[in-house]
Amino acid sequence: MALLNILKYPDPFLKTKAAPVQSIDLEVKKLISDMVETMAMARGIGLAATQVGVGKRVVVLNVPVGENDEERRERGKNLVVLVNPEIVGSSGSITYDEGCLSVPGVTAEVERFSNVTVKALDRDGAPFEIKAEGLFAIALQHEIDHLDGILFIDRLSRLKRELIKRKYKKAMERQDRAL
Ligand code: GNR
Ligand code: NI
Repeated sequence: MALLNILKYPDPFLKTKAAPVQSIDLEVKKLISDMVETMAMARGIGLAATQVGVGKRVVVLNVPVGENDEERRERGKNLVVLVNPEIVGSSGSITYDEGCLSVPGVTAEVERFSNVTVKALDRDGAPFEIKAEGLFAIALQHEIDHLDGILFIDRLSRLKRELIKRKYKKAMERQDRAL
């Protein structure tokens, strides 16, 4: 197991489109377990391979769902690994205040589908399909966007994007000074 470095905006690699995984070999399996570890350490609800500098279509998710806080806190309970994920159905719309481990310190309201059906391969290469709604659906779309080189700030109006970029630059400068 190893922690991976999460690339931060404006790293140009975040704009690249990831290639489908041809075979889930040992290298891909190691990538998956390292991504799961990195996501947990970073306290993210999802992570795409693009964010750790790997151009492969691999996503891990751990969206807190459950009836109560105890269930929500159970680590790894909601872990989902998706290889070559594809949105095969979508409906409705939902707006949510999104953040991203690759754009730390800023959030913005993004409109997405409220319901999606995603097909993918699991870590053993078996195909599966999931129907998701709410935050789970949002996170799936956010992660698949990463694989296509798209950040949540790219989905904002130009005006909002420029405002967020300025906020982000300031937050980064503050962080640099604190180090
Ligand atoms: O941890 C994350 N939280 C989050 C909150 C709202 C919408 C999307 C996300 S994904 C983000 C982790 C991340 O950056 N994944 O790419
Ligand atoms: Ni992200």
